[in-house]
Order: sequence, then C-alpha cells, then structure tokens
Amino acid sequence: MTSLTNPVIPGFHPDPTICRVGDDYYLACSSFEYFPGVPVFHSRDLVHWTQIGNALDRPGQLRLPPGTPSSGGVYAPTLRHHDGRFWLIVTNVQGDGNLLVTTTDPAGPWSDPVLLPGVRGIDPDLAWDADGTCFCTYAGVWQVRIDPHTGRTLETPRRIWSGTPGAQAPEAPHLYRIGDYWYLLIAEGGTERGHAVSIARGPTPSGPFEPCPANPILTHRGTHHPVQNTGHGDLVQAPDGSWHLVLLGVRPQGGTPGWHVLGRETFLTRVRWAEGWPVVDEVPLDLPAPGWPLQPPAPVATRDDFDLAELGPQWISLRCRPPESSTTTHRPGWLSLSARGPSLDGLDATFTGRRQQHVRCRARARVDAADGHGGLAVRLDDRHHYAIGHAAGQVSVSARIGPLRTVVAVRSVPPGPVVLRIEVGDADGPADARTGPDSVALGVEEPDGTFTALATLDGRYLSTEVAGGFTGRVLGMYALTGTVHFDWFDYEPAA
Ligand code: 6LW
Repeated sequence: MTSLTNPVIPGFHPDPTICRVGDDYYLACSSFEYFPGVPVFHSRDLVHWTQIGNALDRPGQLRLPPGTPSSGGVYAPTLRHHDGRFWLIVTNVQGDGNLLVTTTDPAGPWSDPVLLPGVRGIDPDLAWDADGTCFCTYAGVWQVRIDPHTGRTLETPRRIWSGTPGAQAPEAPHLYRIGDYWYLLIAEGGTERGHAVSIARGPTPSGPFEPCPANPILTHRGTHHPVQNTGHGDLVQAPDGSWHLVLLGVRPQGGTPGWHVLGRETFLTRVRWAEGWPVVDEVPLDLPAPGWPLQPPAPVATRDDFDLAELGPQWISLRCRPPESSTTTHRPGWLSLSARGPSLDGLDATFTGRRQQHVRCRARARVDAADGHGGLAVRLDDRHHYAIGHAAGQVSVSARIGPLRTVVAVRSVPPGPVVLRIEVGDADGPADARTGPDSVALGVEEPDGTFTALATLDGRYLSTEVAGGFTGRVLGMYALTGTVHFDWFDYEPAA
C-alpha cells in the first residue's frame, strides 16, 4: 500500500469543513482576499482530493470591497448536506458579512447568497434538529435559530459555551447529533502554536453543554511534532462507520521560532470513541492508516498552456478578476493580464496565481512584456513579496519586506519573450538556531534551459511568523503597467 504524506490538501487551505453523501466526500476552505472564493474539493477516500470548483466564483456572490486588506475577506465556511441540497455558510468580513449559498452539485454553480445580517460573528456553523429547526452557531460560542431560506434570525443570539476556562478564542464551532447527544466541537487557544480542538456534549442542540474531561482532545502544542498549530477541525463518518477529523495545521521549518510559509494546510486524522467521547489520534505524517480504502491519486496538472477560455479552479486573483484585466481570448493560448494598480503593494494589484503547495518547488512562466511590465512573484501579502519582472529589455528582481522596498538585481535580456523562474530551495548557510525556512531564487532561463538566478533571498520574510495574518504563499503572474502576456505557467514540486 502506498504511503502518502499528510497534509491531504497542501498549501494555504485553512479552516477545512467536510461532509459526506454516500461514497463521496466534499470539503471547503477559507480563501481571504482572493477571488474566486471558498475552494471546494471532492474525494472518495479522504486522502486524495481534487479541487472541483470554488463556491463563490461570481462577482455577485463574492463582493470583496476594494479596501479588503490581506487576510481580510472570506473566513471559515461550514459545508453540510441537508434535505437534498448542499448548504455552505461563510463570513465575508469586510463585505456582506455572513452569507449562505446552496447547490445540488458542489462543483457548481452555487446559488446567489442569502445574507444573514442578524448573525454578527465569524465561523458560522449550520445544524438542523429532527423537526427541521436550523441552528446557526458561531465563534464565542454563540447560537441563534435562523430561517436558512431567508437568512432571518428567529431569536436573540445566546451564548451556549465559552470553551475551556482561561483558553483564548473559542471559535470554529461545529454541532452534530451523534447517538444520544449533541456534540459541540470547537477550536481554542488561538490559531497559532497554542491551537487546540475541544468538545462538549449536551442533550439538545443548545445544551446545556458538559465539556469533555479530556479536553483538549487534540493539540500538538509544546511537542516536537513537525505539524503544529493543529486545530479548527470538522468530523466526518466513513461508510464503514469509522470517524475522521479534518483540521488545519502548519509545517514550521528552520531554526527558532520556526517559520511556516505555506499557510495553514488541511490535515486528516483518525477518531475513535470511548465512553461517549471522541479520542483523536495525533496527526499522522503518513497516510493512509492500514485498512483505509484507497483510490488512485488524481493527476495533478502542473502546467497550464492557457488554451481554455476559462481559468481552472486553482487560479486565484486579488479581490476580483474583471475580464478586462484577465483574459485568455485576447491572444489565444496566452493569459493576458492588464495592470490596474502600479505595484504589488497596492490593494488593486493585478495578480493571478496558485498556492505554493510543496516546501521545495519551482514555478516558471514564459512572459511577453512588449506591451507592459510584469512577471512572476511569490506573494505572502501586499507587504511581503518577491518578484522578477520583465519590461523594456530588462528583467529585475524586487523585494518588499514590511516597510522596505528594494530592487535587488537587474539584467538586460534580448528582445522577445523570456522564461522567468522562481525556485524555492533549502535555506542558505549552516543550520543553526537562526537558519531560515527556505530560500527563494528568482531568475531567468537561458535559451539552453539552464537557470541563472539573479538573486537568492531568505524565505523567512515571506512567512506568517514575519508577515502575520492567516494566509500562505501564492506563486503567480502579475502586471504593473500595460498588458503582459503569459504563454504558459508551470509549477513542479522539487524532488
Ligand atoms: C478563522 C478562525 C481561525 O475564522 O482563524 O483557525 C480564522 N481559526 O476560526 C481565520 O481563518
């Protein structure tokens, strides 16, 4: 049996929520300032996941106001199947607040949103009792009965639990009817190194809730485990009766304090039951555990030739993707990006990329900048990014790290398209307490295919521990002036 490595969905895919219908599992994640929003995945074995769409992929569903900051936007969905339909509730923090969309096919299209102005908190959950009453439970932990068809709240919200006394940030609630009890699963301790999963149970969906004596039922804090910050989970039962938890975790690298650069990723672990409480396994590094059904891995397309009219679901853009700034039909077989703002620092930057999903990898693109200035970038947020740009017969590497902006290297290139490359490799220098997580080399590919790095930069500055926030690195293409054309983009994990 093949041994696969957790995370089951690598790269910036936090706050996973899961449901099963028959033999099919569906999972969705947060997406923050990127459009389209809320990536949706499908699996038949909980281990191999394929992205089948994004729940919020029309501007009318996802209004990210122009001032939506990095790590603002779309937080923490809950995905459920009820009454023949899939329901997804999520918060658009600077935009419409809490909203709910439905579909009969999770690959889309999803409905226009129903807004829930009476639900004023993040991390909304949906659960229905046997009478069909719908409960919306959210961070705090608060609960309110709602009409999910209209979004109306039917009562004043009530606090139903506040988690473990002294623990910060009781959030990410999910409520389930399992056997004789209603179980209220939460995250607490904050989404950083103290993160944990706790649970309580009660006789009704509103409690009163009795905390599990073994809380937290999962945490990796204070351990040497390579997966840290574990929390924000959602439970699912397999057709064979076994139980599983999807959750977020991070993979810190380097010396102290440990830098994670891929954001919070989706992991899977096994759950057993003892005396009416779930007992959660430490997150395994290798999957599957013996006895799990397996499906062959879906082929992962690493190269996009931009031959289709629509971009695949893995591509995400900053805040919006107006057709006039992103098209594959203007020059067929090329992605043409037109500048909106003049810098990657701005909230209006034209940037379309994909999540960095491997700790060592490379991204390449063939870029024609005859009509503008643009290229390839590694973006953590608007204040933390490295870029290699092409314009007017030159390529240049630039870096923005907090308040510092600098051009690191410049080289002239012959007229015509160039192949730009970014390689994420091992940290430079001897390993000690201050070693960074990785290095980011930015450069050009010579006509014979060899790589010339113009600069190799310390990766720690594009980490969450430096930049803050909730996201991870995205590797992508950008335009700062005019229109820049991309013939293809290729992403490959490094051996
Ligand atoms: C999310 C909260 C959290 O709303 O981080 O890890 C916030 N948990 O539950 C953003 O993802």
